[in-house]
Amino acid sequence: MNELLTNCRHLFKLDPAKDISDEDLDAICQSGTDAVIVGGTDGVTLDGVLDLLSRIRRHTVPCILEISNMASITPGFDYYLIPMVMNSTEKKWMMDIQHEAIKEYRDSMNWDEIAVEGYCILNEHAKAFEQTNCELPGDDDVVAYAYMAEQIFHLPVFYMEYSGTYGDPELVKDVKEQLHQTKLIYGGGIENNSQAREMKEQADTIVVGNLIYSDINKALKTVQAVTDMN
Ligand code: 1GP
Repeated sequence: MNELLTNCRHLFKLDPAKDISDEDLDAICQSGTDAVIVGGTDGVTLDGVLDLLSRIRRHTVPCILEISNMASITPGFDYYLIPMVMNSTEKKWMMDIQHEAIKEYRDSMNWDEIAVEGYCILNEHAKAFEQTNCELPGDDDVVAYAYMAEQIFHLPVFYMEYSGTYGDPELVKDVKEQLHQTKLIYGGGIENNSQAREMKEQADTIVVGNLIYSDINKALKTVQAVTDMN
């Protein structure tokens, strides 16, 4: 997993609760993206996850499950991301769910395939923000969370999650300056190549989600837009 994270510039995130045609899914998998994440907030079921997994598996692109709930955990993915929501007001989302998962799955966990993400949810209208009872952090708070992710928790990933809205590139830059080992993933509201590039200039990796469903052609173009960058 570390090797993937080190070289990863672009990710697509597919939501198991949303429909996607075979044609669009094939285009996503063949786009040259570094990997495809399966993950969402509402309506994530094992059936939905398995359906996407089996269809992505027709291709060679690495396939990552971002774990949303215990019921939809399944073997068969190349890699697994475990979010810890740092700006949740409830310990449940930072510690307790993960604790439950470790108790249940510890014997079958291969840590070469797993990375824990320090998640910071920055769009107060996002479903995940509401579901995990987040508090909107100020800029200094976000920078401090990133610092904690690296220096206290030694997490491989800090994820600035603006899901559904475009974030603040200056803040992404400030966060990136805190991080030396921990990789910075940016996701949220990327709708065109210039936004993809603007965020990729700051973050190590960008994630494109909703655009897959609203404008597949624009979504596909974001891959080239960031892989052309030095
Ligand atoms: C969602 O960060 C990803 O988890 C991508 O966000 O869906 O807004 O592109 P969008």
